[in-house]
Amino acid sequence: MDFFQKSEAAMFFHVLTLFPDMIRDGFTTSILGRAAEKGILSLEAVNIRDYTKSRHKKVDDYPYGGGAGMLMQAQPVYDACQAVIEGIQTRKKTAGEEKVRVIYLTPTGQVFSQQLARELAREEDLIFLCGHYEGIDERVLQRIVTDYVSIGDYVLTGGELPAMVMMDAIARNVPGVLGNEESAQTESFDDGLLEYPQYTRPEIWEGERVPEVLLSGDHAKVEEWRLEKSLAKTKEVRPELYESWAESHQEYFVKKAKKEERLRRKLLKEARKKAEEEHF
Ligand code: 6GU
Repeated sequence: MDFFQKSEAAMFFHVLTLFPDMIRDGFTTSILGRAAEKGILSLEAVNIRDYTKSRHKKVDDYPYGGGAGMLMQAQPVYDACQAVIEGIQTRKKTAGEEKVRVIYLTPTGQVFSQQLARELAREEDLIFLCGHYEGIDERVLQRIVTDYVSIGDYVLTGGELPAMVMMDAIARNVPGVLGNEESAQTESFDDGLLEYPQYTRPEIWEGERVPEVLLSGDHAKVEEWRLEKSLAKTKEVRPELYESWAESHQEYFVKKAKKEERLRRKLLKEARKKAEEEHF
């Protein structure tokens, strides 16, 4: 039984890996560790090597057809996964009717996103399979994997860091994991935009003032300013995200144009009045 396992948790993470300590250490020293202590999350890190049937505890071998590096063999991976699934069935007192998602971390997978994090947060159990060496025998992947996921377009030495990245992003969408429920909602990507800049005390630091509007107490004005900042930032660094936000929020631009037109007329009227007064 793993130190972090809690049978009443809202979400159970199971990680199949050759480096279980790496997963456990990462878990303890993060917000996830607190959620595990509170009993909201449960982590089981399973050492694939414990399931090898080879005499020398071997878990890898050369690729058929030649090529660089070693591959993880099917048998220990399959048996480790079966042991985890049996554990889930014992806990839930069921016998095979639930379809637990098995996520293989690989640079050839679909790219991880906030949308997938939210979707996976609704599962009760998730199994992460971390590959090492040059990969895993295709036959066991075909047999057990439901989702192939990458965390971005670069190559890492193994699936452990990606699994931790995914668990972090998923867990913060599980109710109770974050202290403040709101903070999971109002952050970057919630609405498909990057977050606006934030400021805290002091009001003046190294001669730089906090933007005036944030001190005004005018909530509507603050929200408007934040949205403007989010839009400008997103347009600058992630134009494709900006375009898709603009596409689905056309009414925002209509409202904004109307508001600007009203302001323009008001200023024009005031200028005319002033000119008349000066003329007579
Ligand atoms: Cl999921 N695994 C590895 N090894 N490298 C990656 C990755 C995953 N995602 C991006 N690079």
